[in-house]
Amino acid sequence: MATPAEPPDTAAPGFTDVEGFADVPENPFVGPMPADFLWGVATSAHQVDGHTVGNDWSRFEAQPGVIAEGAVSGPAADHWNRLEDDTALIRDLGANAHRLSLEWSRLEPEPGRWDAAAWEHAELELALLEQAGIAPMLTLLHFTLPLWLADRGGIAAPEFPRRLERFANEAARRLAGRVRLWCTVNEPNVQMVFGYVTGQWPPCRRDPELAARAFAGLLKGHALAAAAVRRHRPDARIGAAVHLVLAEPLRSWWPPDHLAAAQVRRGFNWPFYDAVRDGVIRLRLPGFPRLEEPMAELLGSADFVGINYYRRNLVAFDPRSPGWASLHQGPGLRSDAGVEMHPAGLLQLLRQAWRRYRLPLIVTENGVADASGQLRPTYLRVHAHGLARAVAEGIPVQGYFHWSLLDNFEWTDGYTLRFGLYRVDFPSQRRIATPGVAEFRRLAALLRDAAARPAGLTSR
Ligand code: IFM
Repeated sequence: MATPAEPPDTAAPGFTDVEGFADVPENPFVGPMPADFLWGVATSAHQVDGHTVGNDWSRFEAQPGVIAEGAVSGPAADHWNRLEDDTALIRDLGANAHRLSLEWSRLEPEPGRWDAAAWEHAELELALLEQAGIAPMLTLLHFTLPLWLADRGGIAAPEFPRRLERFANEAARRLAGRVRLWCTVNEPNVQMVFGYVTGQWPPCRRDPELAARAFAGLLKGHALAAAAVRRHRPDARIGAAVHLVLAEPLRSWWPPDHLAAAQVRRGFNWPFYDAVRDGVIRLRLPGFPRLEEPMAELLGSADFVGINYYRRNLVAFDPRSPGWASLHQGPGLRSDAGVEMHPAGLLQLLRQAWRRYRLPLIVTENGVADASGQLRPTYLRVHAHGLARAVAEGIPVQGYFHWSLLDNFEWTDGYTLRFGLYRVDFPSQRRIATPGVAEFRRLAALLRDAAARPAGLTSR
């Protein structure tokens, strides 16, 4: 069980002051908030469950030197065996929602064979959330692929979209009674870039042709999976979670840097949802094959835009880098991952996404690697302020999921980065509340007040 934390220290100055984000009031909800605003935490199965052994990541991790400090995911946060206790932690946070993922390799360990016990486990987790009054958002694909699918070409394989559709169909057939909010794929842009451009993640390829196929495969998989879910739950609310970077020119006086920053936005941030908006899979990036493939099923496949926001990057024109752009950190406060925290960027991206797509927005992830636990309270408060400002501008932001409930397996960074509101003491697995817990709870209460506030009234 959790151990209580010190009261939050919300005074942690150092955020770059753009649009007043270094001076956010104690109550960041400056106006009325939507009554049904989702205020939750996010996790993914491979990162917290423990002992997921049949996927591409578990095989990759076993290779020497690929994960920081030689770690493997192993028992992770042992969430698989702690469903009751972890659900109680979510409830105690004052959260009304939880984004979690299905681990495909456990549920379909061989093509077409569904593992009854694994599905029962998923149902149990959802039943516990329901009893606790917490709405689930269920992600179908959060990076990890069953080995049998990885070995047939993974997300770049021609059969991938249909495979994801079948998996979605089975998930919705069994679980849609308990789940209205669905996320088809997590960070398709990251999975494509790390898997097929930089080659740091499985399948460790650097192949523009395959990268383009992977991108198209994820989009087609999303569209087919969304339709499958909707067949079982016509009132489902479905989206994908895209990683958005606030890309700005490194040298404001140097036009090529402006072009490079625009290239990052065009090539990384927007292609997924542009395709959903247009019903055409398009890729136009230097060094990559051009794609122009209509797919009618993409149209109307998303009810919201899922935004994972962590960072600003300053971009320099650099013909030696993929996409001719190299990424740099700005002058602001940095997380343990060396990433500049730039809360104003959340508001800017919410504005941009709303202008571009005119769809409701949900912040499906936002969080900070912070082993000290001291940055997180302020980080939460200033990002909550971004949500409130967006809502005040009339942008339909409908929810926020903090990454993450627990410290977890952070991909190639292993266990060196701590994103948890609850610190996990490895290997005892004890959950220890960081100062972020009290702040998350305080914000949950303020949000409830702001949701009850009549339109036109602002907080002081
Ligand atoms: O842990 C990851 C998550 O799996 C995807 N989004 C970013 C998080 C933090 O790096």
